[in-house]
Formats: sequence, C-alpha cells, structure tokens
Amino acid sequence: MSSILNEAIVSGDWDSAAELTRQAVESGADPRKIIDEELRPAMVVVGERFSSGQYFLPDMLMAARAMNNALDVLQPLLAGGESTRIGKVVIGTVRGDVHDIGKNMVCMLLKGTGFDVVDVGTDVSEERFIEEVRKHNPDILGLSALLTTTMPLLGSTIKALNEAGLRSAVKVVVGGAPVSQQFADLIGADGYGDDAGGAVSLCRRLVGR
Ligand code: B12
Repeated sequence: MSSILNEAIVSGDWDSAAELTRQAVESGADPRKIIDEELRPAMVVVGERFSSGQYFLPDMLMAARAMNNALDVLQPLLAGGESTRIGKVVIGTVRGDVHDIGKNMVCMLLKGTGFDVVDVGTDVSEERFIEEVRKHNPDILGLSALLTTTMPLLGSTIKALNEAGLRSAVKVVVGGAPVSQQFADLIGADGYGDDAGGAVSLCRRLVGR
C-alpha cells in the first residue's frame, strides 16, 4: 500500500486523499488495513506537527477534511455487514468537543458489524445525551472525547445519567485519544475502547454476542 496516501492526508490534499483511497480499494486493499496503516498514522503525524508548532489550526482542518474524504470512500465498504441487528448504540462527542473523525469510524464499524447506530454528533450536552437515551432506549451509550479539557465531561455525563435514573438501563462505553482504561474505571464506565476495532469487540461483549 502506498504511503502517498498517508502523505496526502498529512498535507491536507483532500482530492488526492479520496483518489488514492479509491485506487487502494481497487487494487484490493482491505479497508480496515487502509485505516490502520495509512489513515490513523497520518492523523498522529498531524497531531505531532500541531504540538511542535509546525502546523496551525488551518493545517489541522485541511488534514481532517482529507481524512474525511478518504473515509467517505471506505464507508460503503464497511457499513454493509450483518443483516440481523444485534443491538442499538447511541453515540456522540461530549460537550465542548468537536472532534468526530474517530467517533465516525467507530460508527461505521459498529454499523458494519450489525449494530443500529444513532449518531448524535458533536458538542453534545449531558441533557441532550439523556434525551437521546430516553428517546432511543439503546443497549449502549458511546461517549467520545479528544481533549484533556473535555475528558471530565465523560464523567459528568455518566453522573447525569445516574441522576436521571437511567444508569442501569444502558451500558456506557468511552473512548478518544486521551482516554484510558484507568480513566474509564475511575468514572464508572462499563468499558473503554482503544480504537474502532476495540469498540466493536467491547460492544459485542456488552450485548452478549
Ligand atoms: C483533526 C484534529 C482536529 C480537527 C477536528 C476535525 C474533526 N471533524 O474531527 C480540528 C481542526 C477541528 C481540531 C480542533 C481542535 N483541536 Co484537534 N486534533 C485533531 C487531530 C490532529 C486528529 C484527531 C483525529 O481525528 N484522530 C484520528 C482518529 C481516528 O483517532 P481518535 O479520534 O483517537 O479515535 C479513535 C480512538 O480514540 C477510538 N475512539 C474515539 N472515540 C471513541 C468513542 C468510543 C465510545 C470508543 C469505544 C472508542 C472511541 O476509536 C477511534 C477510531 O480508531 C488530533 C491529534 C491526534 N493525534 O489525536 C488533534 C488534537 C486532539 N487537537 C488538539 C487541540 C488542542 C485542538 C484545539 C483546542 C485547537 C485550537 N487551538 O483551537 C481545537 C479544539 C476544538 C474543539 N472545541 O473540539 C490537541 C488536544 C490536546 C489536549 N491535550 O487536549 C490534539 C491532541 C493535537 C495536539 N497534539 O496538540 N482538531
């Protein structure tokens, strides 16, 4: 597989990112391998360049757009999957946080492995999560946070569920780059997923599949 794709994402060349992903798929590459070996590592490089002051917000935005274009090509290939539904997941990114690339990848793989997924988007308040849980009655609530400043919102959302009397009605899984198993345990989540594959195994286990 070509690392030109990785470079296209890092440099925010969104047209090439889509085209090179199409070419990789046509040449028979496994979509999950494209994600693991090209797309995710590209975002790690972008993050490092932002941390070191080499990249600024617009660079990060362009890279995110390139990443989303590549994922759009892969989505139909990942979202097919099992015809019988094995559980329902409501998922969103917590209040104050607009990062959604990782959450969207989790959604795609969950759909592709037989879950009904209700994606409630980004910057989702505790109250809104509660409304959505009441409305959809999911087996699992997935919460994503990418910033150290929004990580505590994972905990406050669980607390709000408790206060609304809904905590025992739904399993809560958490994820996002700064999150860890230790943090998940600390805030009383039912599970932590390191990546989209891990999120799927975790959710399958929680619904007994
Ligand atoms: C792209 C990006 C952006 C884009 C987001 C676009 C979008 N639509 O998502 C934009 C440009 C908007 C952005 C903005 C900002 N960003 Co930003 N961003 C990134 C970057 C480069 C990549 C994130 C990403 O998509 N990673 C790829 C995906 C696939 O990985 P992932 O998100 O971790 O998801 C995987 C797992 O974590 C897991 N997972 C994720 N969610 C869930 C949920 C569940 C339930 C489960 C089980 C699993 C799971 O599965 C996913 C798939 O494998 C990261 C650097 C990095 N390496 O993380 C910085 C980074 C997260 N951003 C950072 C910062 C500082 C910001 C800003 C504050 C910058 C600013 N000055 O304005 C703003 C904040 C805006 C806000 N309020 O949210 C910092 C955070 C530092 C910190 N300590 O908190 C980082 C780490 C960059 C850095 N090195 O400094 N950002």
